[in-house]
Amino acid sequence: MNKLAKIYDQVVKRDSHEPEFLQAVREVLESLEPVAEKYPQFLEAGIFERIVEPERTIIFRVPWINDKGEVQVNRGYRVQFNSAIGPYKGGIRFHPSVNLSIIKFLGFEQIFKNSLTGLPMGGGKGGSDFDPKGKSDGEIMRFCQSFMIELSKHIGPDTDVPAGDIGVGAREIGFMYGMYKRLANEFTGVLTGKGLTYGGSIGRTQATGYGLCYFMDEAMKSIKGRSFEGATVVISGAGNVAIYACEKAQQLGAKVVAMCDSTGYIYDKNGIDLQAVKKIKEVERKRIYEYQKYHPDAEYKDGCSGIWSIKCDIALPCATQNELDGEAAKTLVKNGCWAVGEGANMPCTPEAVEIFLKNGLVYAPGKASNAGGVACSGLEMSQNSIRLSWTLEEVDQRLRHIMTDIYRNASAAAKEFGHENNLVVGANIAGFMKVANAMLAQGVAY
Ligand code: NDP
Ligand code: 2IT
Repeated sequence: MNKLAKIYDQVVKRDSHEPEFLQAVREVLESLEPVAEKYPQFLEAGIFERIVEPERTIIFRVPWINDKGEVQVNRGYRVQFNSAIGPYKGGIRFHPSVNLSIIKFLGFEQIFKNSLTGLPMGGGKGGSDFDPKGKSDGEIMRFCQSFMIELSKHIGPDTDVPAGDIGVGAREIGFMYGMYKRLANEFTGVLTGKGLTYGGSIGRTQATGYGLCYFMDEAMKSIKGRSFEGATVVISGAGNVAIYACEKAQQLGAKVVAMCDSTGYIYDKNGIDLQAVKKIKEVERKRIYEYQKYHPDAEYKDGCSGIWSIKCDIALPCATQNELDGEAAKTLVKNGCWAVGEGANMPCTPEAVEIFLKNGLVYAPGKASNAGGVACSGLEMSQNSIRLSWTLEEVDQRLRHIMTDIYRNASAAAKEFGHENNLVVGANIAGFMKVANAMLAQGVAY
């Protein structure tokens, strides 16, 4: 880092207590050094200083009442990071680990991801330290309603359009949408990931996982002349992204042998039975070790990090940030893994990424490879605006095109700046350019 190192130092001083945010900023600024060299106008206009500071950060109290009648208090967040190219757009995460650093890193990454989709969406993220595990439907509903009572003041179909993320799926979106509609007295596309009966887009549930596989298919064929066909795949997570990544990888001819949740992982050498996983995780909301009831031959081990010791060709981390570290990366490489595609946001530590790049793996950073979810959210916004619904074929075809284009644009940017096949550099530069030019055009006070 040269010119941008100073800007990073300022961020470190100001946000020293936000490690995940600093990690995300550092990677982006390092990638953008050649852009700063080539386009001095971005430095002169303070684009880099501005892009690392959210336009607005909202933190609020979320009081709710549990089934025992006791008052509970959680903390809610919405970070409206950048609206240069469209309304703020990004998910809401409910998980006990949520804090400002995590929401800021996610919101920051979202700026570049949304730009890469080619759709007019700015970047934002929200969430709460609320833990949905073990809560009744009634508790989830009351929490979501209280969360939305405050959030509704800050969002709108042309202002900020939240969606799901960890711990927020169709059930939570439904409860939040119901409360928004009541407060605003409007039926608008203010959230995406809605149910199909009230304005949701067909294909949104599958979009992140399917999109990841579409992206990897294109990247693996272009860079290595290889594909999912006949490959052994390990997928971390057993949530929305992991399940539909597994489904599409299987459809494309891969054998997925392992998945996990936050308690442990299952290894099924015969190939994962996805119907069983869906039943356990989507319907019953139980733990992944229940899989052994369906397949007693499968192995279960406590803890998630061990999943990366399973031999595979392709690894798809789809659970959470920093779940795959340098040691895990070394093990994967030693075992012959040749491609890693991030379904989660920032699941690989910087050490892991360095190992993948040094060893010539196809490595796809989340802001490019998991953009299918938000891309389909963008398609949901379009359908809501024109008050029409497209078919699954139409949505899926658009998704596939978008993911292929993201790969091609990231790959071209990497090549242009002398880092052929480095999709970290490519995605950061390709995502940045559109936002930076929009900020430049809109002047300093926008
Ligand atoms: P879900 O809540 O549906 O699933 C999350 C999965 O990851 C669960 O299996 C969960 O296990 C596991 N997990 C979560 N936190 C941890 C943790 N701290 N340690 C170990 N395992 C953990 O979330 P999604 O599938 O929607 O999200 C997964 C990742 O994908 C996140 O990084 C998210 O930001 C990213 N993403 C999601 C998109 C979407 O459209 N939903 C779009 C783009 C990216 P358990 O059930 O035990 O909690
Ligand atoms: O990280 C992400 O891109 C998401 N959680 C999806 C965001 C969205 O608005 O659909």
